[in-house]
Amino acid sequence: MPSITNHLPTAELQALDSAHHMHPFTTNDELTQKGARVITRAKGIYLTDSEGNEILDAMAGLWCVNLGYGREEMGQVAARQMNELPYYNTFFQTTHVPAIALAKELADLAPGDLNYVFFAGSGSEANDTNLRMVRTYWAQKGKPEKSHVISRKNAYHGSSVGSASLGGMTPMHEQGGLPIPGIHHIGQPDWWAEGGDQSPEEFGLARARELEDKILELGADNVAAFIGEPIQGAGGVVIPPSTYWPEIQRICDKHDVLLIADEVICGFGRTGNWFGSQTMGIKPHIMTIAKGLSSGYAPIGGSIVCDEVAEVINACEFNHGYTYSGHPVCAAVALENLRIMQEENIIDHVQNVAAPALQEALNKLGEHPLVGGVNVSGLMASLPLTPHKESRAKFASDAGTAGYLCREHCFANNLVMRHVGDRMIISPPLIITPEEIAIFADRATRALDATYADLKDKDLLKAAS
Ligand code: PXG
Repeated sequence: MPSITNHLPTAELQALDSAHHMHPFTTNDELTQKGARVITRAKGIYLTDSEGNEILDAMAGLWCVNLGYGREEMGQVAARQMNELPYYNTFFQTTHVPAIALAKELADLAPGDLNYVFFAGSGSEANDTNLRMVRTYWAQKGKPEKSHVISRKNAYHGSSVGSASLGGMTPMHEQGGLPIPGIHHIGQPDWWAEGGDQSPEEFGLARARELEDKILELGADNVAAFIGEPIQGAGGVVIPPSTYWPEIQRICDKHDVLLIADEVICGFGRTGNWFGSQTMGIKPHIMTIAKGLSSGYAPIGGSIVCDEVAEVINACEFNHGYTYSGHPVCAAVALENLRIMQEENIIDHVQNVAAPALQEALNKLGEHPLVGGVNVSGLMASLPLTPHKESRAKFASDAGTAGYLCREHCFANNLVMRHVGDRMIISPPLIITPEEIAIFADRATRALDATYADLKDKDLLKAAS
């Protein structure tokens, strides 16, 4: 069998991969024709593939490797914890030091009265926890009918049955009979794609008021919670207009609807603050966390819960939990991640060094004829591609055709920049330096030039009518 450092030739690995490995969100038969790119190691912001290419990872893996790759302290902590206590559960009246220490650290970092943590293995699991927790909260308060949850179209909250139902991705709902009952989706605050002639501010208010309309339609006594990502990630880095979140907060407060902020991507520095809720000025009752909690070095997620909700839940037996809730190795790795983030002032680096450099680089990329705008908050950004800058026109070709071509040209230029439809997405490790951002911008420019030429050749630079 191949070992990790001395592996088989690429083609043999690809053949084995297609023979036995089913990839997520992939048409595996198409991938078999092409062969998956085999990533063998990584350091800092660079990945190395089995052919020895060095690829700049402007996606931080899947929005998670915030500290960058190859931090040896993380491995050392994991090894130490594995030797001391590799596993024990937190069910049945037991606990362990890593779970205690991490819960305390998160309570200290989280704003306001978000003082309790329920651990999970991932963001999906944490959102399933949230769904059951908010319903249980209202049932415990004598209002079991206050159980409906409102979310947004094009939201991403995970892939489990509960979390994918909370999400608003149509292609996901089409598979497996989702969403489950009691979950409703209102419009997303995507001014760039859906704002038409309205100003961003007007559009933000209008989209927020869809929440009030939906609450009134269902009856406030039937609505448990609203869930939203402070900035939608997988939906295409949708940064809401400034009017949106204050109005959502007002509506939730007015109708006694719990607010769940899904911080799986926005949390832990991505937007230049510890949490996206701080960037957006909101006060959620529950925050979903995962990804950047451990910089992706170990699978761990959770829900940070406010005093009021925790006190009600803690008074009953909440019949919920995962074998790996608060897993000691993952918790120790997460703690080390948070220690390094604080020791190295990563939030300060994002706010004062990396984000301004990225903004400047993206402003230049925004001048490219193919780029219709620049959406950026901290180190989370999207560049919508368009055949016609002035009108924010969509392409006449199927959505995603131009984005996919651009992603391929990024790969050819040793750059990972993901596409969502025809938007290019940027979410690099938070430790990225201005010099590295310049290298990113150089590769991105070459990829955009090649995409433009390609679209022209293929006669695909046409706007949808
Ligand atoms: N909430 C948000 C906001 C997410 O972005 C999850 C929950 C689910 O987390 P887990 O750990 O269960 O995956 C996510 C995950 C993409 C992509 O292509 C994004 C995610 C996952 C996979 C792919 O952008 N986000």
